[in-house]
Amino acid sequence: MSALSRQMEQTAAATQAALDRLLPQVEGPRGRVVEAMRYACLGGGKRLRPFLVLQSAAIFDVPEQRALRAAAAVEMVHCYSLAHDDLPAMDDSDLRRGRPSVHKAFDEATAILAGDGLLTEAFAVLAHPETHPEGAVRAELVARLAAAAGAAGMVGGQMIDIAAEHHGVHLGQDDVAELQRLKTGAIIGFAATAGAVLAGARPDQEAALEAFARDLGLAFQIADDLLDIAGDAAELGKPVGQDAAAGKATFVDLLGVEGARSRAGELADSAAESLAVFCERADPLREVARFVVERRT
Ligand code: GRG
Repeated sequence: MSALSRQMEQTAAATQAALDRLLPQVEGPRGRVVEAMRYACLGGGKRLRPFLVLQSAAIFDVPEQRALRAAAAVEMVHCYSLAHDDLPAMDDSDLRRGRPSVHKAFDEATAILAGDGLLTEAFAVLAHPETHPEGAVRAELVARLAAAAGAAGMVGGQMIDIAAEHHGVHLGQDDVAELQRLKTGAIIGFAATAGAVLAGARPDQEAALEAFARDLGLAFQIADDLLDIAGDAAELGKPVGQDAAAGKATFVDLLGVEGARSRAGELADSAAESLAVFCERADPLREVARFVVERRT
C-alpha cells in the first residue's frame, strides 16, 4: 500500500470516528432524522475533503483535534449535498456509495430533513470553542463555509446545472468551468484552506493553497466526468452514464475523452506546483492531486 493510501485510510477512520461522536444517536420521535443523518455520513466515501483539511492543517502544525472538527464539518456539508442531489427532484439516484441513497433507505421527507440537519450541524461544530479557542477564527471558518456552500457557491452551481439541464441551455467550456467552480470547487477550496485559517497563516501561504484548490477542484470534476462514461458502476457504488442520459454539459463532451484526460493531468501538475512555498511539508497534498485524476472511485 502506498504512503498516500495509508494516510487516506487513516483520515477516513479518524473522520468516521469524529462524525460518529459528533452525531450521537438519540431516542424518541426525532431519532429517525438523526439515524438518517448518520446513514448519510457514516457509510463510506473517500473522505477527500477531510483529507484536504487535515493535510492543510498539518503543514502549520495545527492540533489534530481542531482540524478534525473542521474536517467533520465539511464532510457533513458534502454528505448533505449528496443526499439532496440524489432526491427525485434533482438527480433521482437510488444508489450512493454502494448502498441505497438516503431517500431510498428512509423516505424523501426524511432525506430532506437529514440534509438540512447535517448542513446546520456543520456550523454548530465550527462555532464550538473546541474547534478553536479564538472566536474570530471560528467566525472566519463559519463565514467561509457558508460562502462556499450557499448561493454564491455549491447551491448556486447546482442551480446553474439544473437550469441548464431543464431548459436545454448549451454551456461552453468557460460556462462549465464556472458551474463546476461553484458546484464542487468552492467546498474543495474551503477544505484546502481551512488549515491556513486555523493556523492564522500568512496571506501568501493561503493564496498558495487557494491556487492549489482551484486547479484540484477542476481536475476532480474532469475525473468525475470521465468516470461517468468509463468508470465501473460496481467500484463506484453508483450508476454510470447518468450525465449523458440527463443531457448534462461535461468536460468530456467539450474536450473529448483524450482531451479531458490530458487537461486533468495538466491541472493536477499545476495544482502541485502551486505548493512550492511549503517545500516537502505539502507532499501529501501534491500526491493527492495525482490521486484525484487517477482514481477509479
Ligand atoms: C444539492 C445543494 C446541492 C448540491 C449538490 C456536490 C453536488 C451538489 C452534487 C453531487 C453530484 C455529483 C456527482 C457531483 C460531482 C462531483 C462530486 C461532488 C462527486 C462526489 O464526491 P466524491 O467523489 O464522493 O468525493 P465520496 O462518496 O467519495 O465522498
